[in-house]
Amino acid sequence: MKTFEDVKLYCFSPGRFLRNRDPVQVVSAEIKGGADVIQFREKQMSRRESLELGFKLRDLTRREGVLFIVNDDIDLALILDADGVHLGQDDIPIRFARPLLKRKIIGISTHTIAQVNEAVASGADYIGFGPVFETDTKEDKEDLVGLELISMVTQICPIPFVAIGGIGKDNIRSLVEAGCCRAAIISDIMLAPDIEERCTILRRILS
Ligand code: 3NM
Repeated sequence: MKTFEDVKLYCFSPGRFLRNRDPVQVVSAEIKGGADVIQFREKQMSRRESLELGFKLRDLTRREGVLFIVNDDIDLALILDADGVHLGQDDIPIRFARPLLKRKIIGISTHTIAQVNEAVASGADYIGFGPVFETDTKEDKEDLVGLELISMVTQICPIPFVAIGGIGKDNIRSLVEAGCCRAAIISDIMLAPDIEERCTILRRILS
């Protein structure tokens, strides 16, 4: 099993990008292409549906030695015995989440340097920082952080941080040039003609 230090390419379950495909096949292609993490992010599913797909993806990620992180939902993370949970700025604060999750991974979404510092001080295991570029994937949009702030976080952040938001094959090199070799990517992968091939390309640039 990987630890978060090993993570380069952070991928997601398909969510609204499913388009008549089998979600297990989609995630399987991401893993074949080199995904280091799969985040379970299915905002449109009922919790019953989430449980059913969640168990399948938990089994797959465990077999393949890929980290499995549940978005927002601490109960679901515990029931599925996920490797961790990812919490946004409006979710349960880490001081309440930590006693429940114990040594599991807790990641926090951050959008400003102040939030980065707060997440680190609160004992987060990793942070997401973004949006780096324009994205239509997230409903509640934050201001773009841009590559300069990415470089700054590279300097000041003592825990792993994953850049997120609008990252894809056409701009990922600029992220690496800014000093960041960890990227969380949804639409560029989900909309690619060949998911495995796209992940392979992205993963290679991050390595
Ligand atoms: N969080 P795409 S941006 C889920 O800034 C999410 O915290 C963000 O999707 C943040 O790769 C984002 O399609 C959307 O832009 C990422």
